[in-house]
Amino acid sequence: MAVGIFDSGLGGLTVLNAAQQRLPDVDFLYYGDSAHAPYGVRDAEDVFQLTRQAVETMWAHGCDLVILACNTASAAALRRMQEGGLPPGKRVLGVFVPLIEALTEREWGDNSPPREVEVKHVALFATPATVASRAFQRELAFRAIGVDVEAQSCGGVVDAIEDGDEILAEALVRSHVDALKRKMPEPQAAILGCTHYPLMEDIFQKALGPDVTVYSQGDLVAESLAHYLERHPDMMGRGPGGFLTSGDATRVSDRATQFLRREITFSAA
Ligand code: DGN
Repeated sequence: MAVGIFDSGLGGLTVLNAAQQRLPDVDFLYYGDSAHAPYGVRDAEDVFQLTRQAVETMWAHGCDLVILACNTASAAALRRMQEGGLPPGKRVLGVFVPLIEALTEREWGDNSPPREVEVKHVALFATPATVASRAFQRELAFRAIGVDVEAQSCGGVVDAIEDGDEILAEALVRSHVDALKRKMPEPQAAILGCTHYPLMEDIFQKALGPDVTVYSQGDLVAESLAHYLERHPDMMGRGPGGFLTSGDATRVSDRATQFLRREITFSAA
C-alpha cells in the first residue's frame, strides 16, 4: 500500500517532492485537509482531533504508514496518538525527529541517552501552535542536553506564501528573524519548523547570515523515511498513490499546481 503523507493543506507537498525524489520506486498518497487549514492558529485539542481523523482516513485508504508532514499536527498529535496505541500494523511518524537527529548528529534511529552536542544556540521558526506546544524542545531533550532553543512564532508567513504574495512573505520573514535575533543575537543553527518555510529558505539564510546553519525539512524527512523503510520493508509503499483533499478538489488542484509548478490533480477524500 502507498505511504501516506499528511498535511493540513498544501505545504506538505514540499516534503512529498523530496520523498519522491529520494524514493522513486515508492508510491505515495498525499492528503491535505484544506477544508480545515490552516492548523497553525488552532488550539492543540482541535489539531489533535483533526489529525486523528485525517490519519484514520489515510489508513482507510490503505496507507499502513502515515507521515505527518505538518509540524503543527506532529506537535499536537504524534506522541499522543503513539502513546494512545495504534491499530495493529499501522504506523505514524512525524517531522521533528529527522531534524533533531541531523541537528544533534545522531545516526538515524539512535535511541541512546541524551548527550552534550556541539550546537548550543538554536533558533526555531514555526507556527504559533507549534511554538506553543514546545514539542520540538521536548523531543530534543530526549536526545541532547545543554541546548538553548529560542522559538519564534512566524504569524502571517504561511498565508502570504499561500496567497502567492512573495513581497509580503519576504518582509515577514525578515521581521521574524529580527525579532528572534533580539532574543538570541547569535544562533548557531536555525530550524525551519513549518512545511512552507523551505520555500523561503534563501530569505531565512540571508536574514540570518552565512554563519547560521539552516535546517530545512524536505530532504531530512525523505532520508529518514528511506532509512525507516530499509528497516521496515513491509511498510514499503506499493499501490495506488495520488492526491486527496477534504476541500474543493478543483480549487485545491489549481493552487497545488501553482505551488509546486507542476500539474497536480486532487480528488475528494
Ligand atoms: N503545515 C503547517 C505546519 O507545518 O506547521 C503549516 C500550515 C498551517 O496549517 N498553518
